[in-house]
Amino acid sequence: MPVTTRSTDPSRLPRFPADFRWGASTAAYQIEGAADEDGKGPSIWDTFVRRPGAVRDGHTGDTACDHYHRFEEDVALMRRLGLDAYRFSLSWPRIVPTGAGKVEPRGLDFYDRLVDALLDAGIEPTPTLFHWDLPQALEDGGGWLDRDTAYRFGEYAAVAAERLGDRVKRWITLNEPFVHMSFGYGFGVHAPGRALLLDALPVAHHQLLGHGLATAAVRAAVPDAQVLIANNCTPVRLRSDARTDKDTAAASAYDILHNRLFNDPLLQGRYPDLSAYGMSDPSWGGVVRDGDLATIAAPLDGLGINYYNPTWVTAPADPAAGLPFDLAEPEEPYERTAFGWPVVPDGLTELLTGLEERYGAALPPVWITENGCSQPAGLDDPARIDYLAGHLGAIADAMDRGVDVRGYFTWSLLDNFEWAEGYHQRFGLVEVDFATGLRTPRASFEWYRDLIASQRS
Ligand code: IFM
Repeated sequence: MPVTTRSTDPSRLPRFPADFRWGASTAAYQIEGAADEDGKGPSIWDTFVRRPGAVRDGHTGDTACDHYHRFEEDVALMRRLGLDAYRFSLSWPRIVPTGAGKVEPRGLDFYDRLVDALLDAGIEPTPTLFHWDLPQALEDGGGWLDRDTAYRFGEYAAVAAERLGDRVKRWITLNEPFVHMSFGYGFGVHAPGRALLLDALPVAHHQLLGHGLATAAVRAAVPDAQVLIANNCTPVRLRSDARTDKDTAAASAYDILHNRLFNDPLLQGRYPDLSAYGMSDPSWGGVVRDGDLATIAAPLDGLGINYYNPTWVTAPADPAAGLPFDLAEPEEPYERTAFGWPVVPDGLTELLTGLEERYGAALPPVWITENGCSQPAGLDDPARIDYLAGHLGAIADAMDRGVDVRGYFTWSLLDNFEWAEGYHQRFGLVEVDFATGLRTPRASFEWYRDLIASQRS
């Protein structure tokens, strides 16, 4: 079943504005390797991957794509693609090995070289300050459960912005704070591997406070910086056979936890009603302090959206089990990625127009900071091309309906370390042989290059 009836011929895709930015994304722990080189401190992922059973087949990011040593080759690939912008992440423990205090100059030097190589290739560096690799020393003090981590994040943001801000003008503070909270601290399937369920909620607030402090730090160092955050968002859907009032309430509760818990404070300066989660105290038992929401709601220059698929929910079969929803499977026979995720391009139109409806004038320009799919190994990847064409069409539909979208970063440039799945999921436009480091562009790489070129012609 095709994912889209649109043509994948690059020259027949909708025309995007001339200043639309075409990009690709990666993240430090997933590609860099060099896990303990040049003074880098351990991160929670360096620790977690050594926990038996935590990552499929015991894979680690110790070497990953060896991007730390091969970044020039990777920038050359980006230049071949014709990228306008590259989203990567800075490794906090490479720059501040214990998360606070002493700065490691060799870590900063690496990002200096990367930024210069990107600029030489005409590509705008777009770093994310935190893509889940918290310094282990901070986790030992409570990690994001501890308010102090937010202040340490602000300090580290200042160090990075002071060093790179003469050349880097677009900054992303956090990647997917929802996923880090829920997978890392709620269910324990990602680092730091803590299974606290709803007791993980302070992690949401402390990350958002860290975002606000980092935003101020970046702006102090780089007055002409654009500051964004990359939120993982999902439209929430109901099955046609489960549409009772209880199902609708479950959908609303899930939307609150996954989407609004992060977007409302950023865009409206308040948290959504969390009573479905047994929380009626607006201070969350003292976690949310006076002034925090004003720090968090400092106007953004853009909202980054990472979109992969909608989420289907129903009312919980056992309301006493703890959560006010159950996750469900869609009834439609959607095509699936190698990861098993349903391919639903129109979910992205629904998500973007839904954000516009909910936040109106408070919604800043949107950037798609991640979108892509895992496909079987191999160089011929028509399903990835179909996926990208379908989702770009969905973005164009949202733009036709008034949503201001400024750029698209596909996930991912390279096959890389896919967290608990290790190297088993391949998201790259470029295939990586993890034994040798050899990079080979896939058919989707050539397609994306042709698309970018045809958009410019
Ligand atoms: O690989 C991840 C990335 O680190 C965060 N967003 C989703 C991607 C695919 O799972």
